[in-house]
Amino acid sequence: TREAFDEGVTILRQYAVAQDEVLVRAILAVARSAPFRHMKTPGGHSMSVAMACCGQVGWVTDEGGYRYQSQDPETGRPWPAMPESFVSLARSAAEAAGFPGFAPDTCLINRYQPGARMGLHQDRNEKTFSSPIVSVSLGLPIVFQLGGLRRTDRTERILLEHGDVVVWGGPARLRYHGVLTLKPGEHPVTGPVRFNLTFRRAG
Ligand code: MD5
Ligand code: FE
Repeated sequence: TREAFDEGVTILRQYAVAQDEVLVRAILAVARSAPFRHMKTPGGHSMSVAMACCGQVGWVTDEGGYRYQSQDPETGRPWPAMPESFVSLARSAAEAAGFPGFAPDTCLINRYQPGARMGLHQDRNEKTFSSPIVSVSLGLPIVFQLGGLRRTDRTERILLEHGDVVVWGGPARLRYHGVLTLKPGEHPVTGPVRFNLTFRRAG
C-alpha cells in the first residue's frame, strides 16, 4: 500500500525556509575551515557532488573505502563544530517526525552544481541504524529517487525544493536512494547551486 511504501519517511515541506539565510551563511563559514572537495570513490572515480563536513566526525571516501573519521584528510585538523543553527533545526525536525532527542554527531554538506548527481545507494557507514537521518534541501530543486531495501526495487521520484526537510527513520533508514542530475538555474539564496545537509548519528 501507499502507506507501507512511505513508512518512516516524513517530508516537512519548507520547514527550513525561515532560517535559510542563517543556514547558508553557516555553510559558507564551515567551508572556510573545511573546504568543499570532490572526493574519490573506492573505485577511483571523482564524485560530481562536492562535500564538506562538520561535527565530531566526518564522512570521507578515498581509495581506502567509505568511513567516518575525526580529522579532515585535506587539512589534518578536526572538522569544524556543528553550527548551533544546524543542531537546533535537526533536533526540531526529528522531533516533529516522532524522533525526540535526536543528537547528530555529524553533518555532511553536499554541494550540487549543474550536472552533479548521486547514484542509487544506501547509507550504511554508521555504527547503528536506530537513529533517523535528517536531510535539508537548500537552493535549486532536484528530483530525488526513493527506492526500496533492494537495489532492484522500483523507485519513486520526489521533487525536493528549497527549505524542504526530510526525516528518514525506522524502516526507511536503509532504503536505496539517489538524486537525478541537477539542472542549471539561479536561486536567490544559494545562487547556482543546491546544498543538502545530512544529519546523522555515526558513532
Ligand atoms: C541528498 N544525500 O539529497 C541526499 C539526502 C547522502 C545523500 O543521500 O548520502 O549524502 S539524504 C537522503 C536519505 C538518507 C537516508 C535514507 C534515505 C534517504 N532513504 O531512505 O531514502 O544529497
Ligand atoms: Fe545517502
